[in-house]
Parts: sequence; C-alpha cells; structure tokens
Amino acid sequence: MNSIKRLTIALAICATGSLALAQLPEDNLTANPGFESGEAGDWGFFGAIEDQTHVVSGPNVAHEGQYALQFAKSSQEEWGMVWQRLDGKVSWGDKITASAWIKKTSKSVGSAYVSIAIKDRTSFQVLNGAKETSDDNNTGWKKITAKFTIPSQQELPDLDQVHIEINIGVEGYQDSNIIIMDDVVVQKK
Ligand SMILES: [Ca+2]
Repeated sequence: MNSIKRLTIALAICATGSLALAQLPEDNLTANPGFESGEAGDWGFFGAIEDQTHVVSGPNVAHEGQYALQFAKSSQEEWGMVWQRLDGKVSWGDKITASAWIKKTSKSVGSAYVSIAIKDRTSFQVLNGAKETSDDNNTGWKKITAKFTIPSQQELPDLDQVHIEINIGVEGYQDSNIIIMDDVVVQKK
C-alpha cells in the first residue's frame, strides 16, 4: 500500500469517527480481511473473472469501513471464489472458525459460501475441510460461519504437502447478480 492510500484510509477513518479497522479481531489470520486496503491484492481468484470481482466503495456499500469485495456474475462463469492461504499459521488439531459477511443485492437463486479447505499442493484436490452455504433468497447482510478442526498428523499428508485455505465464493447465480462480501475473520478457537 502506498503512503497516499494509507493516509487516505486514515483520514477516512478519522472523518467518519469510526474504528472500523479495529473492530476486526487482532488474532484474525487473514490479511486485508475487510478489503480496507482498497484493493484485493492479498486475495487469490479462482473461477471468478477478476475484472468483475473487485473491491468497491461508496455509501452503504461496505459492512464495515469504506470498502468491500463485489462479485458480479457474468454469463461466461457460473461460479467464482477468492482464497487466501493459512499455511504456517495453523497446525495439527487446531480448531478454526471462519466467517464472512455476505450481501445479496437482489432476490435470486444461488448460494454464497465460506469454506476452510485442505488441498493437495499438486492436484489441488480438496482432501478435507468444512463448507457453510447460504442459499436463501433474502437480500441484505448475512454472516456465514464455517468451523473445522484440522485432523491429527496421522490423518493427513505432511503439512508441507497441502495448502490450507479460506475460500469465499458464489455458486449457481444467474447473469447480472451482484453479491458483496466483507469482514472475513479466521480465528483459532
Ligand atoms: Ca470493509
């Protein structure tokens, strides 16, 4: 983040009198969890078309702070997700809770989800994990929480053979649907 953007964010926080950044817990294992850097650089994209999945800002757009991540569905892609790796931050037997706030902007068929996934580093096959899906048609903000305990050492390949990821995504939406995501929290508890 450049110094001008940092200053802009600092001024924005002061101007609103909000402590939005501080409201996310300090032991959050994700980087840029509320997208308040103003960009999605700490997140990887999979399936999603990057120019249609990007950080947005504006009045009443974010759940907290100034920015949020917007998924805008295209006719070419039926699903998409963003991911961040937890490698080196978690270990055998850790209990992990992952949550995100998701807002559907129109009533539509489709689902949004939060998942913790353990993937083979070579094949990217999901070996284990937990996924929590919201597939109701309600608009407005909704918190989705997935909980998972990383298995014991005997049940998994070595940790250096897998990636442990937080995935947030959408499935089954039709063209022109817009879904907003914000405030991702991943904690050991
Ligand atoms: Ca935010």
